[in-house]
Amino acid sequence: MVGLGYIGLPTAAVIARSGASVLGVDIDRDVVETVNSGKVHIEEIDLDGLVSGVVARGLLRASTTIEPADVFVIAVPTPFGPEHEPDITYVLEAAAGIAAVLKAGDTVILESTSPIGTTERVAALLMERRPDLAIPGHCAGTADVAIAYCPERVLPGRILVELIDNDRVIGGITPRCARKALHFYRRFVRGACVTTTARAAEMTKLTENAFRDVNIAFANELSVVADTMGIDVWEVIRLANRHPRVNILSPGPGVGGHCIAVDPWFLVHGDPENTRLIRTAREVNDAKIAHTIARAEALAEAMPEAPIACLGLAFKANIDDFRESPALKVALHLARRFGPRVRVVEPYATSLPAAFADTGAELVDLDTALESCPAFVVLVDHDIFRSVPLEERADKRVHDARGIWPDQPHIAPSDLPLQAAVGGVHGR
Ligand code: SAJ
Repeated sequence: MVGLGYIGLPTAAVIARSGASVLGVDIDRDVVETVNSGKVHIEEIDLDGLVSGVVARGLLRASTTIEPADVFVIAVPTPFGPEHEPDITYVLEAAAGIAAVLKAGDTVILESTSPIGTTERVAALLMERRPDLAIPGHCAGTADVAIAYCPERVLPGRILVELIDNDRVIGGITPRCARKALHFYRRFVRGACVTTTARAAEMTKLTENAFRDVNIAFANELSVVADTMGIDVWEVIRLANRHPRVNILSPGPGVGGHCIAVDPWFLVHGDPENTRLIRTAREVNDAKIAHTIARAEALAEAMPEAPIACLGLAFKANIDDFRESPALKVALHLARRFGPRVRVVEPYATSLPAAFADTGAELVDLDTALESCPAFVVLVDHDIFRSVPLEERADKRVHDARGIWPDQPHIAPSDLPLQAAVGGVHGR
């Protein structure tokens, strides 16, 4: 397993549990040492127990160097550059490392979310580095190795369940490659394993996350319209969803995480002229962050001197992952502007992220915030925030970007100088 991150480590551990001997490879020495001591460097439900068990049984070990194996799985990051262009450097570096130890009979599988054509690039790289081997797509007759694309599709917070239960889409450079990869996934996947081409599998992964992004953008656009009209968007969505063929997702402070806010750009970059909807959805979701900041600022300005509670920093509910989090961006903006007035509540953090240093903002628990803050900005729908009963917050003034408190007394739009505030905020 090349890459021991949010996908690679759980996948390596699950494969090891199936009885295979697994080597996890990572460029980060700390990660390698942590795993070899039976510990984990990421939070995911049940992962620590699973990893300590398979390491103790000698089924999983980690190294900074790729060693010969029968199956290679690449699960490394694929970030994007300043123009949203996909960066597959880590994938190609992993493939180069594999090329050095590849032998006839091996299978190479790419799992990283990738722009269309990346698996073919991996095949081309292997052909260049290993002219002694017959590489699929580059040889007549039976190839010596199999190369396939099989995207991960697991939801953070449910990774160990979804790794087993979700269906898998397996795209081979040739049908024979897909069959060899399928044989591998059958070891530990209970869901259906469906085979196709590498390119179709690559596009399928991007399509899934673009679908979600577009649908969240629809909800976010509605929320802004409802806001300017003084209508409760949550009520409108609840009512509209009573229609048998309408199922609107939830608005929020923007879209975070390292998948849904990134992957649609891979589609846009591949065919900019024909992806107007997908691009616009990205822009709508990014703009929702600035809108949330404007609404929160308006609330803070309407209550000069009052302490403001910001509920949540994570990119979504009930996880400790703050990467690309709109909640964090909003809270940080407020901390920079209002300093010590800002009290952040984040049960999944033991201290505020470094970016908050020198802002004067502090991390407090929920009870302290309820006791000391008359203004609340709800940024994450953690269960613990949802559970606050009305009597504990009836006298608060709230901007609820997640709709977790539908019974909260309404603040008249005239009380909040929204238009002025929105006009005053640029970018994130
Ligand atoms: N969000 C909303 N409103 C909603 C749903 C989500 O604002 O109604 C926001 C969340 O708060 C969060 C962001 O969207 O900021 C993304 O959260 P998510 O739960 O939709 O997805 P991720 O990023 O945790 O995981 C997604 C999943 N993809 C799909 O559901 C199509 C997961 O299955 C993928 O494996 C993962 O991306 C990935 O790794 O690509």
